[in-house]
Amino acid sequence: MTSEDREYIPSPAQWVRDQVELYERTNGAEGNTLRDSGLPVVIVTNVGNKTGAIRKTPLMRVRVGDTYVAVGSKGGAPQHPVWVHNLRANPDVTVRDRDQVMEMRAREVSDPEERARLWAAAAEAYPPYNDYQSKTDRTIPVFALEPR
Ligand code: F42
Repeated sequence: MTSEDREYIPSPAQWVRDQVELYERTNGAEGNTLRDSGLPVVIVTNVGNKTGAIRKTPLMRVRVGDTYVAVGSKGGAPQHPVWVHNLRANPDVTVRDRDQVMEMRAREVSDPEERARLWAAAAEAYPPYNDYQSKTDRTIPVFALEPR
């Protein structure tokens, strides 16, 4: 199935759906930061592991060289966000960073040294990630999104 054949199912969370809509409609000129924080956001397009549908997930923009880092924090919730399972099942994603759209592949980072390095970059870009990790017993998944 090509991506054109897939149905797009917007997020059930209104604020997330609205952010994706504004970001895409303005080609990244608006809706590119998290609420009032002013911190930049990217949109990660992924494929649902059960529906096979297109999902669009705004995440904080954490860039290390050519790699974008995706942090499955979900505000420190006890469960992983569903998109973590989507990336594990279907690692091919698209990253939109403002007006740039890039074909990338997601690799879950398990090496402790690499994870610590990417976590530090993520927490520098968005310091609440450290609070989210201390709020939950699960180890927050970290993915490196790399050019295909
Ligand atoms: N979330 C983060 O985890 N980290 C971030 O850095 C982050 C930043 C951020 C910035 C702006 C913004 O607007 C949102 C931000 N979020 C961030 C929230 C993020 O966009 C997600 O909304 C959040 O992580 C929750 O992810 P989720 O995948 O659990 O999304 C829920 C709301 C959702 O869409 N659920 C769907 C539903 O119907 O309940 C399921 C979607 C899905 O992918 N379904 C799968 C399928 O096959 O289609 C299968 C479902 C399954 O059970 O496996």
